[in-house]
Amino acid sequence: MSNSMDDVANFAQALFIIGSNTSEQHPVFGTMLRRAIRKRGVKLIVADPRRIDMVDFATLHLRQKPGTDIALLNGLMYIILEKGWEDKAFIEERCEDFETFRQTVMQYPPERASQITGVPVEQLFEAAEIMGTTRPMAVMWAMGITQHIVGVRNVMTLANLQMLLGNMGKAGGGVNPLRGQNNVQGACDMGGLPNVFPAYQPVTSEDARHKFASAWGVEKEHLAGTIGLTVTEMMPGILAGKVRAMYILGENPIMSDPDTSHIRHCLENLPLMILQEIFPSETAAYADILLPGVSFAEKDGTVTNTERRVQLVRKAIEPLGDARQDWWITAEIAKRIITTEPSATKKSARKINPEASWASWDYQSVTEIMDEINALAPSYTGITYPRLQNGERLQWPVPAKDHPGTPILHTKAFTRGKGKFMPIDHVPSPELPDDQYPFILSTGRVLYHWHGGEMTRRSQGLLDVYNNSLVELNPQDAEKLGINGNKTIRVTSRRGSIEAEAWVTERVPPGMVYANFHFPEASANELTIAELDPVSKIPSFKVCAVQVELV
Ligand SMILES: Nc1nc2c(c(=O)[nH]1)N[C@H]1C(S)=C(S)[C@@H](COP(=O)(O)OP(=O)(O)OC[C@H]3O[C@@H](n4cnc5c(=O)[nH]c(N)nc54)[C@H](O)[C@@H]3O)O[C@H]1N2
Ligand SMILES: Nc1nc2c(c(=O)[nH]1)N[C@H]1C(S)=C(S)[C@@H](COP(=O)(O)OP(=O)(O)OC[C@H]3O[C@@H](n4cnc5c(=O)[nH]c(N)nc54)[C@H](O)[C@@H]3O)O[C@H]1N2
Ligand SMILES: [Mo]
Repeated sequence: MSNSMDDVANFAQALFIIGSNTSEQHPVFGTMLRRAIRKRGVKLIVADPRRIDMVDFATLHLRQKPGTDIALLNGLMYIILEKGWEDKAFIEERCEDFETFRQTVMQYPPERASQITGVPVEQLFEAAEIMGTTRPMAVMWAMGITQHIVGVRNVMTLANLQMLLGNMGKAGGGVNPLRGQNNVQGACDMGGLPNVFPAYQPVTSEDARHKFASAWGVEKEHLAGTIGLTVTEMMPGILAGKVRAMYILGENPIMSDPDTSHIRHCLENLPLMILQEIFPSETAAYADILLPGVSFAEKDGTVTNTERRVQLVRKAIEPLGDARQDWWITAEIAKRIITTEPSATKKSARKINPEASWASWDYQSVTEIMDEINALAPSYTGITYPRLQNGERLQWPVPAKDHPGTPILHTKAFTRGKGKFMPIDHVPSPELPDDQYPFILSTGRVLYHWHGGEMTRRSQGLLDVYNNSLVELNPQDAEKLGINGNKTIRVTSRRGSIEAEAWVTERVPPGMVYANFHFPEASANELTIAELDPVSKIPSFKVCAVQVELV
């Protein structure tokens, strides 16, 4: 998030939630937003194909067809420009490349935007007026925006909107992607991506390679200067012979990757899989070695949340059974690789300089790992363990030990200097309904379960409330299918088929079904398509075509 949850809740005059089921998937922030609406009268616009619970609190619900967000947003920006509601001073002083962007937006008059998105023209005018006349407006989004082949383009279009309205760098405004897991932000910050070292220092930068090589006691040549594979590229990479071994920590691809039967085929062909888990997950069946990690309750450390705030995790109980700290297991593996590798292959022999600061992997505690982060990741320089233990609420960048942190980004300039307007056109989703597969399938989560369900399906309290997969189906479609007493339906795509109970509900419009991936016996990923965004390589989880029949 460019802004903080508190400042959105306290200072936004309008909220735009697009592709985020905030009350179910970010319930704490969702509650803060609902309170802001109730107490301060903040206006909320929800843009979502489904009638999610936040719609109960909305001034306006734009119900676009899945995968048409660019046309929707360009249509809104067309009206904003026609009415002269843009922030001319902000555009002039803080941004560049406005003209080519404007020309693209002018291709989306309201009638055309309405035709692509299915949103009535009057609603487009209503939304544009709220946005154009109520400032600051904060934009929130999540997977409804990113999990498309146009995920990156969708995000850029939202950045265009907030620059156009001058809502950047201000309390109560900003571009606010709601990060999913407790530490997905931290994992990216620490270099859990194929193209960067910690704190987004590019692996392709000679300086960065030199810096990390000397800290870790190896030659620069031993840190690959080429960009690696994303998760979604690794799986097909197995069949292409590019990937021969996988070390998976806390991920359950049999449940969470698109097109499960293809994933099974890939993992069956993988020569070696090491899985570090807290439960024998669905993926564990494919593991050659299962390493027992510890759960959140058994570990010390930090997580970095959606607003870039680093939070302490404190051990509540000692690890059960043979479980070991996740970082300890990784360090022990590294030590053994360091000591055995030189004799194994001469060509890649690594001469480790034991004098280098972090060469030994001999951490005694998590505070020592934090010391390394402070030394090597500039945005974390001042996020020290003592400060966190003192209760300081630090949001990166914190470039010095006495720096107070950065609750709002881009207040004076953008990271690249001027904000660059991008000309972006609508691109249809790769698989749309046809005669044989007439429904759009959208997938995601429910309040009561967590992804593959390895943890939540072990909680009796949650199963008491939600114990089998429900597929949302519109009443009109239910009637056409002849659903009355028996509600079991079969949903089939070009890749697979599931049987599940229909939840007949107005939450989805006619022609659309919505399924989750919490239960192995009816996982949406048996159906999904592994088409990827060309830049981020995220799968198109939110749109594919299916047929639906009564069982
Ligand atoms: N209870 C619970 N909470 C969770 C999780 C969980 O598993 N369970 N997972 C966490 C994780 S890792 C993540 S990433 C987040 C995800 O949080 P969300 O992204 O909020 O969750 P999703 O269920 O993927 O729902 C995305 C929303 O996008 C809408 N949508 C679908 N297609 C489109 C489209 O084309 N355009 C637009 N604008 N919207 C669309 C859907 O109707 C839905 O409301 O949740 C986090 N929180
Ligand atoms: N169809 C469809 N598929 C999707 C999505 C969608 O919207 N639709 N969303 C995608 C998104 S946004 C996400 S984030 C992924 C999530 O996909 P995954 O990350 O694969 O899902 P999780 O169930 O969160 O898997 C985490 C695993 O980690 C284990 N675990 C928990 N805590 C620890 C720990 O401390 N240490 C160790 N070693 N293991 C631990 C759990 O037992 C669990 O099996 O799913 C993606 N897949
Ligand atoms: Mo996620």
